Amino acid sequence: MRMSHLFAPTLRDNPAEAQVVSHRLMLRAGMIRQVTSGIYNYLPLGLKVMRKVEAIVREEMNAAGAQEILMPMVQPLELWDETGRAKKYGPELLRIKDRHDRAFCLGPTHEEVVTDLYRMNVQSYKQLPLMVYQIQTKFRDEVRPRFGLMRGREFLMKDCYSFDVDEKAAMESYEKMRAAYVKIFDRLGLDWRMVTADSGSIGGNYSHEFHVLAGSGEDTLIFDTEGAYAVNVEKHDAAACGVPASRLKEAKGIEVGHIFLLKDVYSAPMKAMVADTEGKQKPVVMGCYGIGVSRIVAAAIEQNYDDTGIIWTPAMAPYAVHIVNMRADDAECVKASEELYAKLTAQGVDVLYDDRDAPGGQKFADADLIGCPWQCVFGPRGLKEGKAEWKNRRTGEKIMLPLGELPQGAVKAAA
Ligand code: 5CA
Repeated sequence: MRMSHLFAPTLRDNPAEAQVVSHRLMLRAGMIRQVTSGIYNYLPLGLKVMRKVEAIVREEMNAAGAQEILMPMVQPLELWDETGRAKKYGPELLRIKDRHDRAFCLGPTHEEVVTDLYRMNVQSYKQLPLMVYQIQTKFRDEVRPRFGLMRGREFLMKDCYSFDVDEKAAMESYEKMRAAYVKIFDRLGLDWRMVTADSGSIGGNYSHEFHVLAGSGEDTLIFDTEGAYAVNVEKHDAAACGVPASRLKEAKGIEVGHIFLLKDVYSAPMKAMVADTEGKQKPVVMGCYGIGVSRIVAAAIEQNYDDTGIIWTPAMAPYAVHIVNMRADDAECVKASEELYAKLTAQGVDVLYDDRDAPGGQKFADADLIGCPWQCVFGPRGLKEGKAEWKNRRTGEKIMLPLGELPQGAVKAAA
């Protein structure tokens, strides 16, 4: 992508409305723009990063045996009356009426809809296990939407649901999902932790949260530095955990994933049944598994940034290489930049090419702000020696390499 064409309105100064780093940097890098409180436009750079996260989530969901579906955003409120959540969810559930005065809501999550889908189409244990998921926009009328994509009213979630004949089989589905989550967060390249958690308004009594560690995190995690014990502080019981206080450490986290063993919390009231091997009818055993896809984008920034901008992990970077042509008016610089751009693009590498007729200083500032893992700078001085300067965005390290040579590992992750 040529910067001269890219719709990325970058900002020099910090926007006053942004209180946290990720919100500030996403606005400054031209990744998002607010439409109204808690509701955003995703511009090309922001959307590109989110699509990278989505792709990894989708691959691991498919590999775990979950099948992708798409459920509606607008849901009949009657389904929510069946489970009693129409009352329980409160004002966070945005209710609307259609022209016939029928009540609907904007989906903040999809247990009711998916359970309805199940009960209309599945009867026997022979059709199980079943795992379905979607990647879809959710709406929660949060009391205090804030911090940009961290807590939006509209946000992108991956939600997966499992259906099993009994609790033992449901635990197997749960473990498959848990293993898929480990792969997802490892692949994203983030520093993360899994903790046992409270199941809150979703229900069930067995659940784990996945957190991206960041100083700005709103959750406090407590974990054993030498063992497996790791909990959200809400669940911490110093007396019961059996770990000496000296071994316990605290860290701040951003919740980016949450998985729940629901059992029959939804299937019993909605009469979503399964006939077991003896033909006996019983409520199907469910699990649900969420990932905050848009929140991951913000959380990654909260964990990876410096004074000059974002530092993307290779897996999440909008572009693997950012070519900076220091002199758009110099034929040699243009030639070298165009050649590398064409070559890498032909190899399938995501390249951003700053071909703008703008001062070098502005280009460097934008490259650091946008935060691609590698910058390749073409300037007259280097070119005289037949070299380009490569800068590692994370370490700041710069090396001069002969034209045609790439730093080790620079494009492996993207190609
Ligand atoms: N039905 C389950 C998952 S299938 C569910 O709704 N779980 S949840 O409430 O924990 O949400 C899943 C994930 O969505 C959370 O872990 C969080 O990462 C993300 N999320 C929740 N609320 C918001 C919000 N307001 N803005 C951005 N992300 C959110």
